[in-house]
Amino acid sequence: MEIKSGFILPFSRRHLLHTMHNDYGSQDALRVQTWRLTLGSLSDNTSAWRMKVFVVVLKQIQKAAVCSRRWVSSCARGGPSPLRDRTLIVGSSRELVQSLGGQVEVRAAFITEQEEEAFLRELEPGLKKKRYEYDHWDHAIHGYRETERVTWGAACEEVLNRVRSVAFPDGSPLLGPVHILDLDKTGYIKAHIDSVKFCGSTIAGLCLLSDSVMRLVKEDSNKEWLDLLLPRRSLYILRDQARYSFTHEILKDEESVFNGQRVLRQRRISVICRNLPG
Ligand SMILES: O=C(O)CCC(=O)C(=O)O
Repeated sequence: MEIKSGFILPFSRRHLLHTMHNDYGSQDALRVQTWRLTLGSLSDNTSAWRMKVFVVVLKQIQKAAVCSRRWVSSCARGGPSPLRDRTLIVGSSRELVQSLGGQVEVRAAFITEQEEEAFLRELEPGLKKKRYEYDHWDHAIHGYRETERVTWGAACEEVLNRVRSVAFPDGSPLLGPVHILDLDKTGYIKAHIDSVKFCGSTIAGLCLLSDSVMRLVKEDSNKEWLDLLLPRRSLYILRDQARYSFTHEILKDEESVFNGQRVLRQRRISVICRNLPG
């Protein structure tokens, strides 16, 4: 899918001025305009003074940008992560980001490094016995191996209970086995919608080993899309329309770009919980 234009949420300093000027409400745009005029009027002052003012202005813009994110459904939570303060969801329009807001979540740093290690200790021995599969041209997944698991050690079970409690409604019957998908560095998942026969309204996935980009595209209108930045150790949740009316895919390394920024894809393991069809 080619994306020609996108509604861009603040992601990095480089984008802030552009973003504020183009996408935020008129008050913010006016404020940026005022700051620009302020800078412009300092032509007869020293460059050190100009730099000082510029730094103050940048800080103000950052503060304003953070306040303007209220309609973003992503939330960064928990321990330190280099991706912690970045916006994790962008889309083709502000309206789409707002309307799907409650149905798409990315929780950065949902698990700790120690918890990630606990999963790897449990999963690696079984995964290593399998081969990555590459050559089925019609498969939705390329460069993967997979397994399922019903019983877990205490540390992983504790994390999975946390996933269940934030992702699924109380009492919602869950699919017993947890699905594990191991994508090689060159692996990717093509756009698809999970079968309604086997999976209910919610999909929740823990992301291990690598950052990645998940793309959601409206099934009947490919101009409507969301990109989710899934940092290593994050949890994503897709619910309802996001799960039924949008395809989802994990971008291959060469195409792994979020909001104009390259996201290096390494080998990635996802631990996916689903509920049963209602
Ligand atoms: O690996 C992932 O996180 C996505 C998995 C997926 O697309 C699916 O299970 O339908």
